[in-house]
Amino acid sequence: MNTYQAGDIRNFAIVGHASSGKTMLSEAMLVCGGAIHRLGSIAEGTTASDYHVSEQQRQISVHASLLHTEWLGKKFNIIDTPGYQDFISEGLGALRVGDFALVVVHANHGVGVGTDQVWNYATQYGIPRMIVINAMDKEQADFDKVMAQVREHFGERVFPMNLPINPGPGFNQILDVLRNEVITYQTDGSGRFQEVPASGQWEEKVQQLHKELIEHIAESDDSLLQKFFDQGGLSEEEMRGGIHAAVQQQSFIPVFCAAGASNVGVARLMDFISKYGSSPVDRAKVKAAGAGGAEAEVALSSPEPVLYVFKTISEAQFGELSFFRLYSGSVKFGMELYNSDRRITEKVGQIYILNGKIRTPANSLNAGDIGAVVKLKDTHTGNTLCSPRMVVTLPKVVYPKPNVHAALKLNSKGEEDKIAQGLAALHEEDPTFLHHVDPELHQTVISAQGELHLEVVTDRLRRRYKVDIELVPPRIPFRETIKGRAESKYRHKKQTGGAGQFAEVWMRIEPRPRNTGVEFTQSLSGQNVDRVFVPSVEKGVNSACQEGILAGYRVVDAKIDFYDGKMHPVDSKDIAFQIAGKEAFKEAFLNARPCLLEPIYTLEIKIPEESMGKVMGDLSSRRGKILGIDSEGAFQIVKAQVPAMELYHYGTTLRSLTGGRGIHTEEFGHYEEMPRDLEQKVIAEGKSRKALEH
Ligand SMILES: Nc1nc2c(ncn2[C@@H]2O[C@H](COP(=O)(O)OP(=O)(O)OP(=O)(O)O)[C@@H](O)[C@H]2O)c(=O)[nH]1
Ligand SMILES: [Mg+2]
Repeated sequence: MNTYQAGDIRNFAIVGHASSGKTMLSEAMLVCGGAIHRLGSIAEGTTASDYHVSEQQRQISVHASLLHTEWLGKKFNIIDTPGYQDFISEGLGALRVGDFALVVVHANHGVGVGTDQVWNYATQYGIPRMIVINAMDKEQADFDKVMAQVREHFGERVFPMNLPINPGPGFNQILDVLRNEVITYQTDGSGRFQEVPASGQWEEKVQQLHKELIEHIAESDDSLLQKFFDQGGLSEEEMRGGIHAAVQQQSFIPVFCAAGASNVGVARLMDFISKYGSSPVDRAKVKAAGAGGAEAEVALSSPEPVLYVFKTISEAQFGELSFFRLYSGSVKFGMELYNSDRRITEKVGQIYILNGKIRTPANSLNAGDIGAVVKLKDTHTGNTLCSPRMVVTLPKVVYPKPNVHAALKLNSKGEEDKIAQGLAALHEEDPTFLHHVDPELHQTVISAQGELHLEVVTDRLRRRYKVDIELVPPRIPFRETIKGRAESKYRHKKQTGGAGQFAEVWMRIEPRPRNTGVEFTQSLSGQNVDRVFVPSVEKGVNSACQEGILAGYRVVDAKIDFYDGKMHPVDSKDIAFQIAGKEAFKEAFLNARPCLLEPIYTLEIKIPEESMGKVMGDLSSRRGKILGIDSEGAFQIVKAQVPAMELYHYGTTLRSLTGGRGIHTEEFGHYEEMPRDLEQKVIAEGKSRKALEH
């Protein structure tokens, strides 16, 4: 492959709702460009993009894949992204490095939640969008209906660059608005086509659309409008500069119809991308942080290399691959670059350009291009690599917070370290899931973007690190406390064998306000107990508080006063007072109306107005308390408190209650006494767990 200058590169992300046909569309582009010879299939798992086992098994995209091909002398760097909600963040990295977004909408299903989401991400990154209405060959494919829906969502600026002449099964003809032609595609998947000038009703239709199009374009170039009226029309050539500018400013958003699976409409879409699509030149300067966090700029024209690593992945027999975009300078094998996030120097390994798993070595890449490099030591997703002469850090992608949690259950012993290392490595590749070891509950908890994401992460862990694990609900850190006062007098006496043990501890306990913890005091008077044993008793009490008494959970919010006792001149010693302290405390605790507390989380739930009833009903079935409701556009923001034990996989339920539109954040709030029946259940579970441990 040649090397390309920035103006001849088209970097774009193919994004959209799940199963809208993004992968098949990218596959069709590769066939058109000659990068592959035949269309692969999703059902058979033979596409260039979906080559991971996790993708082939489920027939969905899980990873963003980098593909490339050439069309009309331009290099297309295509990033095919997953549409399934759990993996939608993969699209974030792709949109971050793309110069425009190709948003795919299914001709039957129309605009989905995922479409809105990626649209907003593209807006956030300030890149232009183009729309493809795909699967026009489907029964009941309705271009006009979807077009109306797209306009309703994304505004009147959305404009068709072609129209389907024969939508539905057998679809192969398109009216090309720019060229005034009817284009007939072969349906053998080759993408080849023939063109004839539009005539009759189609010619009239084109005339009308031309006029409207020019009005859109004239927003960025009004001399064109004049020319149009003077000549009674404009050729594609005359509109060229205007179209590019208008797409950049999004004064119009072009729409194309296509059928990726039969490679219809794709070639002309590629023509448009070659001629009018954004190139790195359109974003020739990007913001960065310089030394000490000062504002800096990376210019495409600068000779110093600056790269952003938007994805890393470890591949079998290949090692770690880091995908990057070059914002300035060129990059070559063997070059030394500085990782400004980790403050280390990296040596550039072999550089590749990719079509999924097909990798072609490249000697160097120029500014604006996208590729991958192997064997960087310690560079991760989101890092900037730069010339040591120009140290900058590019802004990182901010990923949504994961809010579905599960704990790992290890089925064989001694694999803890392997799992910890594996999780750390996987997290470096995929920062959208988090993991931590809960020291109190002795569990490794994984938080992800959804249940499928959890599954994919655990599968990867199993496959790559050969560990035997499964997912279980995370344990809940209940607390134990008391509601009343009590006293105890406990004597510990042991006189077997050699030295005996003797200690007697008298104590009083009483409740303390919520969240004030445990307070231990002594009010000994007289000489019944030597003060040297006070710390021993405290140690015993603390140990009981840590272990729990009712169900094995930490004791909180209690005041303990050690006020008297007895000792023996020879047999009293530290250990004896520790034991007596612990047992005295347990006895008093059980007599002081003990109870369990449960953690309560504060949730902020964002849902469309029409889902309000269902979501509120569900919250009340989860013992939720509503704190307040606000509105934000067409969305309602509900604030609520919900017990942690009712929150398992709430994210999944919320998604299904709201047709995928609802999102929530959750944060630990406080502890509260729990209902009696549930308390009894937790106590019973705690007891059987304890029995098992023994
Ligand atoms: N009839 C028809 N089917 C299509 C077309 N494009 C894709 N499909 C089918 O629709 C399904 C989903 O296609 P994909 O290309 O995997 O869709 P996607 O948008 O990449 O899906 P995700 O990446 O999982 O979000 C597959 O069964 C495809 O064969 C098309 O143009 N026409
Ligand atoms: Mg896909």
